[in-house]
Amino acid sequence: MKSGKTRWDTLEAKLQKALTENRYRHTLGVTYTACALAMVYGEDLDAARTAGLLHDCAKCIPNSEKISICKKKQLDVTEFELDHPVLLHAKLGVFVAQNEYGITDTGILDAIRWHTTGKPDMTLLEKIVFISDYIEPNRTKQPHLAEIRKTAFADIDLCLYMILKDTVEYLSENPKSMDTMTTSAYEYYKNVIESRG
Ligand code: DGI
Ligand code: FE
Ligand code: FE
Repeated sequence: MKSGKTRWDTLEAKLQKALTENRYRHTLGVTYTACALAMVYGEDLDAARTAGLLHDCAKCIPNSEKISICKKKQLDVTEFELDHPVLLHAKLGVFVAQNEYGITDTGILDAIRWHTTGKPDMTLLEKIVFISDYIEPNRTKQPHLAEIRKTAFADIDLCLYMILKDTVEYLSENPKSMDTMTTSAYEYYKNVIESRG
C-alpha cells in the first residue's frame, strides 16, 4: 500500500529537522507568499514552492561551519562574504540544495543564490523569492510593510525598488557592510522606476 506521502511532505520534514522552529515557520511563510505571487504573475507554482521552501536551507548551519564548508568545497565566495557570514547562507544554500535536496533546476538555484542581496535584472522567480522573504506574514520589524505588501501584488518592480531602498537605508548605518550586489540591485531598480516617467 502506498504511504500517501508526497514529495512536499518529505521535503518539509527534512527542512524542519535542518532548521530552528522560527526559521521553519519563516520558511513556510515565504513558501505560501511565493505561491500567491506566482499565481498573480504566472510563475510555475512548483518552482516557486520549491524555491520558497529551500531559500534558507543553509541558514542554521553555524557560521564557523558555513565558512569551513565553503573553503573545503572550494565554493566561489568572496572575501567580503567570508567577512559577513549573513551573506554566505545564500551561496551555501545553492550547494546544500543541490547536494542534500537533489535540486538541479538552475532557475530555482539562482533564486536561492540571490535571495539576500537581490541583483540587477532579476528573473520573475528571483523577484518572487526575494520579495516573499521580506513580506511573509511573520515579518514585523521592517518599515512600510503594509504598503510594500500591497505593492507586491500590484507592481512587482516598484515593490523591489521599495524593498531595496529601505534595505540600503538600513545598511547605510554601517556602509562598509554593504555588498556591491545590494547596491547595484538598488541602482538598477531605481533606474527602472525613474525611467517610467
Ligand atoms: O535569511 P533571512 O533572515 O530570512 O533574510 P535574508 O537572507 O534577506 O538576510 C537578511 C539580512 O541580510 C538582513 O538583515 C539584511 C541583510 N543584507 C541584505 N543585503 C546585505 C545585507 N547584509 C549585509 N551585511 N550586506 C548586504 O549587502
Ligand atoms: Fe535568507
Ligand atoms: Fe529567509
